[in-house]
Formats: sequence, structure tokens, C-alpha cells
Amino acid sequence: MRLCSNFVFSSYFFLPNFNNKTYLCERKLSDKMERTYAGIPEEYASYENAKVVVLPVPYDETSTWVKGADQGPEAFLEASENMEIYDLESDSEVYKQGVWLDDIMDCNKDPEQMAMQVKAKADKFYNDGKLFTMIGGEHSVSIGAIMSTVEHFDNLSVLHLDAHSDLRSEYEGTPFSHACAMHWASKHTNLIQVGIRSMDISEKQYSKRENVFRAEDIAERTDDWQQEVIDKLTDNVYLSIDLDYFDPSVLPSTGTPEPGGMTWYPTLKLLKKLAKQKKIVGFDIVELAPNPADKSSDFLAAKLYFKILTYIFEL
Ligand SMILES: [Mn+2]
Repeated sequence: MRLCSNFVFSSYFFLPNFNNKTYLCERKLSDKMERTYAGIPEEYASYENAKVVVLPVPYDETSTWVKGADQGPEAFLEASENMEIYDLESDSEVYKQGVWLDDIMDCNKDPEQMAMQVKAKADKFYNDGKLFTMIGGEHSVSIGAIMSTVEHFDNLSVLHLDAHSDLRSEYEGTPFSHACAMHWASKHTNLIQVGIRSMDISEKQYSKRENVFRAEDIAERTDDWQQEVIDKLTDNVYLSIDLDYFDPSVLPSTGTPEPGGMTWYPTLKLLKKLAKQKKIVGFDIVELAPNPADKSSDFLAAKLYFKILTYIFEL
């Protein structure tokens, strides 16, 4: 059980010289405690009672430019532990639905083997009736999750938020690369992409223009473009969010930032509509590459996750 409140822990986090005793106390106690998502009380964190499972997958083997997505899950968990877990918008505390935190995955280095590890985990969670959620890691972690989701839910759509279309059939010798994250989904699901503003010409053959909401088409629209996205989806939806979907001014800490991206509130509006009108059966948030000098991206990822859970269960 957590013995010190989130607020005390926050004091340590933001003000390291505020109270050195508190710091020492937290470190010592946390060694003995079972870690829970966002530091929630154990009564809401057991597997049996949890409606939600969160799988941290710190895989970063196929990324090509800025490395660091392997640090994403830890930064996400740390930010979550320092976040207020009451939601103002819905006047709710969604964690009381039960959130179980799996161990940080010990990933096989081979991308196909890693995908199969993720698939086996997702299979188990779906069989146990859980909402499957995952924190990356680079985007290749989504491939195994989507393969599993297709086996468990009929007529699946994948809603893919990203700067990049990720549709290559293979990259550097493997179809399980981050650059191919959505190729399999494009063949086996109804894939709808939002925020796209970069692709290779080789991906064009796999991209259906009518299923892509490019950033340049929507970023500055103030009408209800979100509903147009929802109307393209079938009832069961797996949501995959590459954080580089956001503009770098909103979220800078990611492996391949692209200018001209999306902002916070229009995205929340999309996610709220999605949760209200469709069944989100699982989701992932990937490509957080934390920068120790700027925690804002870690907090955005943590808050985004919390908001999605809130929209699924509390609206
Ligand atoms: Mn991307």
C-alpha cells in the first residue's frame, strides 16, 4: 500500500531540495511497495478486479534516428505517479474501475519475436475480458497487439494517430519494423489515419486517400472534422497513438518530430466522440522518447492515457 500521498511525492519530484527527508522516505518505502499504475491504492490495482491492464513495452531496436523510446514506459509511469488522478471534466476518478500494471516487458531484441511476445500478452488479457492498453516503446510494438485484437474482435477498425503513415511492407529487411507498424493493419482491418504529414512514395500504393485525414487538411479546421473521422469507423476500434501526431510545440520528446502537427483540445474532442460512439477494445500510446530536461511530453502522455480511460468509462 502507498504510504505517502501523491502530493508528497510530487513535492520531491518538482522541488528536490524541498524536504530531503521526504525524498529519503519515499525511496525507501517505494522499494518495499508493489508498484501500481499512478500509485493507485492496491484495492484498485489487483488483476482480478481490474477492468484495464497496462502493458509497458520498452522496445527500441528498429528506430532509425533519435533513440530513447526504450525509456518511454518508465517516463510515462513516473509522470503518471505525479499526476492528479481526479478528472475535472467528468467529475470522476476512473482508476476506481481498476487498473492493473503488468511488469515492464523484457523484450526479445528480434522485432518479430517481440511482436509475438506482445501478441501472447494481448491474447491473455482479451481472453480474461480486460481492456488492453500498452505503452511503448517504438511503434513496432503495435503490430503484435493489432494481430491479437483482430483475432478477438469482429469487423475491427484501427484508428491510427501519427505524423507518419507507417505503411511500408518492410524496412531494413523486416516487416516488423516501426516503419511498417500499420502495414499489417492496412491489409486486415479498416485502417483510418489522422494527423499524417510525412510518408515515403513506396507507401502510396497501400494508402487509401479517403481513409487518411492529413494534418494539412484538418489542423486548422474548426468545424466538426472529428465526426467525419468517427463516421469512417466500424463499431470495434483499436486506437494506436504515435505521439509524434502532436505538433512538436505541444510534444517535443519523440523520435521523429514533424512540423505542422495536431494540438491538445481538438484531439480530446476526437477521443471523446470515439469513446461515446464506438467501442474502444484496446489502445496504445507509443514513441515517447523522454528528455530529462523537459518533462512536459511525459506528462502529456500520462494525461492522454488517463483521459482516454476516463472517456471510455466515465462519460
Ligand atoms: Mn510517427
